[in-house]
Amino acid sequence: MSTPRHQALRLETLWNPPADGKDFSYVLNLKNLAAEPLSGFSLCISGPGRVDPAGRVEGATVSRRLSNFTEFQPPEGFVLGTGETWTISVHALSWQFRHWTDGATSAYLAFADGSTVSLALEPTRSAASNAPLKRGAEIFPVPASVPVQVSIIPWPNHVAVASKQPLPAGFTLQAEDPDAKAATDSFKVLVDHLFAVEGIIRSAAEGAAAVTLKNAVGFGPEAYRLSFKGEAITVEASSRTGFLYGLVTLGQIWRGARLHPRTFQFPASGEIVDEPSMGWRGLHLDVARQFYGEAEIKKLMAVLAWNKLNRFHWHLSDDEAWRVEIDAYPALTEIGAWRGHGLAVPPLLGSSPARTGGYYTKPVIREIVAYAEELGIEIVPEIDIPGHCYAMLQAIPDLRDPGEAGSYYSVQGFPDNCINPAREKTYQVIETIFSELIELFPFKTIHIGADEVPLGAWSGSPEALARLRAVAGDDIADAHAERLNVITNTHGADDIHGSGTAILQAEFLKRIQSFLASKGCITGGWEEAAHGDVIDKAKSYLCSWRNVEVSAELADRGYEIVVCPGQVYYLDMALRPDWDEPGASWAGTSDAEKLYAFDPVGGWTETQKQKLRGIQACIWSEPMTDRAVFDRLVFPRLSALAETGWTKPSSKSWERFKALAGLMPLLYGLQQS
Ligand code: TNX
Repeated sequence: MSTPRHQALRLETLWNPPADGKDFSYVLNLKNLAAEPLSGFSLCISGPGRVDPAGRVEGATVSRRLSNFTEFQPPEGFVLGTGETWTISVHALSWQFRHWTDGATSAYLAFADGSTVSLALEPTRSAASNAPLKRGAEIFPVPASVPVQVSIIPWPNHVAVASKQPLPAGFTLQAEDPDAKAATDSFKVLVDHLFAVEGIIRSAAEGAAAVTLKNAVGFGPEAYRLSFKGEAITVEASSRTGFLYGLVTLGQIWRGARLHPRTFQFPASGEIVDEPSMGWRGLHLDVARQFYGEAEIKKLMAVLAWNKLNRFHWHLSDDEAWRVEIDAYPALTEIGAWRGHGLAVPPLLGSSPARTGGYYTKPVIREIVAYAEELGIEIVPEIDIPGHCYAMLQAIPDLRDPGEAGSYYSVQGFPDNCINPAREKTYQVIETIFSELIELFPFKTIHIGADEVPLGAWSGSPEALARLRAVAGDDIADAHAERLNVITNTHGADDIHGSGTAILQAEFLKRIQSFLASKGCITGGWEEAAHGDVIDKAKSYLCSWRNVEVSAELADRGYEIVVCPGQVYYLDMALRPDWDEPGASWAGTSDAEKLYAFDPVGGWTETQKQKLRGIQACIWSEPMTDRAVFDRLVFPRLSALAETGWTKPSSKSWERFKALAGLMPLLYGLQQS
């Protein structure tokens, strides 16, 4: 299907916030600047914002809506003459817009014969803001004078370096020990990937200084000592990752002195002795809402390693797509990995009417896992169940009760998006999928999601209701049946507490978790997996996303916790509340300084702290259609998180971090202009 972009057919979108007692409106103006009149079409848009299905729309009727995909139908017999504008005013949205990335990020016309034409589309404007829209990372320039001699992020535990010596042109690495040798290989690959032209690794003939790697006993798995004695530079560690981190520190010191010679110095004596304060220093990436190819993921792994981050939580499935090859169910990727006009999943979140998307083949996954492992990063794959499964269900409809009546809706506006916990088939399929994943991911930790199951889930499923009746009695089952066709828009979390949904979900999670445990795996879940307190706490952990109080309470109940509160650690949240900032702000906004200052265990007792596994930033990809938005939202906040996970609170300093952050790599290299 061809989808030419028609420059003479333009869609302008405008956000009018509520003002002077008037309600808000979202206005779409379709302009026909072509030589021919236009008829027999409908207008399709998608972007993070959602048109409320029950709401008032002027100038059109909503003929189709799935989450943030909306199709508008003009009045019967409508013709848009040349030079004319068709105006649609939307007065009901699932939530009000706050940022320029909230509006439509793709728009096209659909015709009765199935053909489509993409429209020229500018970002949504707000009637309340004329400020230029921000894209690209906000870079903190490295100042002329800084509080420290060396440039290192995250800042080490113990830095005692003194005096300076001329900067070597680069380094040659000398190692006998197998772990040390492996680390030198990893380091070469890493700097080649991130800073190829700089030549950190060189030969003696090119004037490189020798660095000796020595195995030393007694270092922790990520610990190292880096010492300088005139021309003798030494890295000591007891593990491959320890050696690698010692080299990363050396590389960072070198880059600072090389790129900012008046600001930083290369030490002539002294040492750095270092190890992390937290064991889990992670990043979560949602590759369902937007697809990121192998090259992007590998570069991201390199960026993580340069920040000494060691976990990658890979969100491989969601309502909008399925991204991993499963041999037993090819339909998952044949159907679930693609969006497009007329396909099982429509264009969502800015994807075009043409078939777009993608998935990771098994060889690609193996390649990425090996690459990450070489860089000290363990990968946790996530298949989000039982909710967030619209794409999976489009591919394998058997995971729904065929007798299911009516509809329930998820918080993101997907109907009937939960696989059915009362069906044996569900367990067969999920266990087969997980068995294949276990083969691919050697870390043996599988995240099963469990977030945001709607309060009305399975309320029209006779199979689920019968099961509920058997395990929880008539009252609960009857109350649950009442929830059908009620748009609950619940975020899961506590809203489902004690409900039929929570009971059915708990049964399901318990069984899946025992299965994973039987395969020697730890189960990860979002905090809603704690409903019913059924998963084995010794073999699981929770990602706690609401706030530190909830994290502390879950720790009290005995769960191991990875702290990732939405207000600060969700990197899809905007830096500031302004319209010209991209991103969302439903959980709050935070710039790098706020993220840096945030205490992930604020108010926790010592006993609660025993349950802290670590911290994690989460990238949800709804607004990431534009990769300059990705760079803006992720950097340097990711480095601020890395320092929080590594550096003891008493050694943190925003002034120092801000002075050094400009040296850290971006994923795409797109800076605010
Ligand atoms: C909530 S919190 C989600 C995701 C969305 C994200 C957007 C949680 C575990 N789930 O499905 O992408 O908000 O910020």
